[in-house]
Amino acid sequence: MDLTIIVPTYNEGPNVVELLARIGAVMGERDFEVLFVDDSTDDTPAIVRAAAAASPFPVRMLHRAEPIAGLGGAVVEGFRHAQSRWCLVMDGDLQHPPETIPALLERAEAGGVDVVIASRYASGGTSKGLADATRTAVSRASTLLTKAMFPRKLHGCSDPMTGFFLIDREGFDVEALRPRGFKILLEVLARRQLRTAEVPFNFAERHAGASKASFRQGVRFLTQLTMLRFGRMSAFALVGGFGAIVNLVIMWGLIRLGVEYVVAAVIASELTIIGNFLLLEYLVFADMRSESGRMRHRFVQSFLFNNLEAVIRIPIMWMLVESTNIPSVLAAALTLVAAFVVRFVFHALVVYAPKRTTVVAVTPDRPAVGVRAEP
Ligand SMILES: Nc1nc2c(ncn2[C@@H]2O[C@H](COP(=O)(O)OP(=O)(O)O)[C@@H](O)[C@H]2O)c(=O)[nH]1
Ligand SMILES: [Mg+2]
Repeated sequence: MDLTIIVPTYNEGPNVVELLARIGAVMGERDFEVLFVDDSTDDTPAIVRAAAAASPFPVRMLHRAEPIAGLGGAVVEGFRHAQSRWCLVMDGDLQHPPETIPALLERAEAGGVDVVIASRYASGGTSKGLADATRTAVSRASTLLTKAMFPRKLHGCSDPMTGFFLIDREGFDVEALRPRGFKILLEVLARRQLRTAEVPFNFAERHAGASKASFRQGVRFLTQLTMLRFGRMSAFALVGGFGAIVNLVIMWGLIRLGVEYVVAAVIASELTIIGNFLLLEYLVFADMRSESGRMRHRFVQSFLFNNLEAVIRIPIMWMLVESTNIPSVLAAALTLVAAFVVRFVFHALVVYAPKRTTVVAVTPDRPAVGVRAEP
């Protein structure tokens, strides 16, 4: 097989038939398969199954009953189950016109590239289908920010956030990807220097249904950028630093309200511990949540650890000050740094350790496959 067309879908029922018809019309005699990776909560799977049965070319669907990592996770699942070396990723709402596919294939066949990117921003392309001026501005600004953060890897790539691209699976390591949110191409390009080429395309209006983009996706995207650029440990440090400031502000506020300073410190610390946990959950370790058991367990582990840490750290600081001549602030800083490293290791390896496997059903012509999301 020459090509697997991976289509992530979330409630895209009304678009399926039209999408397959237009793909079929442009692919002609080529050998290819379409693989829907579906997280829908509506009747989309039934529509895909019916369309697959009637289709002149192979159409498969992988329905994820318990979706992991949203759109990005769906595309990674697609890469894992694709039968071809070359994979084309495109949206299921026809904003990515199938009529652009032949140009992408021709560019790949000309050789010398690992990924051919369909770009809204290359000359000849347009982004008119973006819903409104706000989304256009957000898209432009985030593209600039992203390119500034990866000047070398994204050199010559005008649209690293596009969801429409043709990629050689041998050019990258699927298992090294840590998809968060919508931007899977960025995840691939930021990890390894790939040889890229671009083909302009006209980003169309949605055929039917509604967009799933949201403010929340935007926050995920910023976290993704931070993590790709600086690593999980920096995101963790950012949250820790932010927490330290919030801690002091709460303490100051309570003292002003007349609360005794030790009591204020204890209340501020407990509130910060809870706040930090929530930030870790939804930002730093968001991609690992679904595999690491119950949130309640993680909270108890994190809460106990942070309290234990304070109980151990403060006497150590006191011993340092008493037995050597270093200033107390320096001693406090040293214990904080040591505690930070231990806290990071504990959260990454214990609190967010993968705890279960997920089953993914593959239809119509394959049995259920057990997929471990992470080793
Ligand atoms: N499998 C899967 N597909 C998704 C998810 N979220 C969005 N999609 C699909 O990804 C594509 C792009 O999403 P869309 O809502 O059109 O985003 P927009 O084009 O940025 O407004 C569409 O085909 C969606 O159905 C998800 O959580 N899982
Ligand atoms: Mg769309």
